[in-house]
Amino acid sequence: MAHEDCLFCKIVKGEVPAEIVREGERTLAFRDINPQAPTHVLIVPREHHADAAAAAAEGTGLLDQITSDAHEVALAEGIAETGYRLVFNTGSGAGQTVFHLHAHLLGGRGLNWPPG
Ligand code: IU
Repeated sequence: MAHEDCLFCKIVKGEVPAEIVREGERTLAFRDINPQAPTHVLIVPREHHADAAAAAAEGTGLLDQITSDAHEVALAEGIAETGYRLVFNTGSGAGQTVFHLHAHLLGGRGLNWPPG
């Protein structure tokens, strides 16, 4: 079920433009408008869930789907072999600003640990 005021629901419905890199049955992947690495793609489910914990609690199987879709995008972007980072910011204290589940796929440069 789409949420009226949710930006990512609007992108899924095609009401807000995005540079889409992969369209799956259950997910959509598009480039982040404020990229933090040469490859910075967001993988989002078509259905609305506030965050990864909510989707896991509902037993949606979406986290597996997002992880495998992210790997496909990484292969297509040429960053699978070098390595990439998948991040689910969960909660505002962790930097989540859009409350529609999404994974950040980051790669194409060296990534430090711990993250900031
Ligand atoms: P966060 O984990 O909720 O902070 O991630 C939200 C991301 O959505 C963030 O990296 C933004 O740059 C990105 N984004 C976007 O790609 N398109 C938009 O129109 C808006 C935010 I607003």
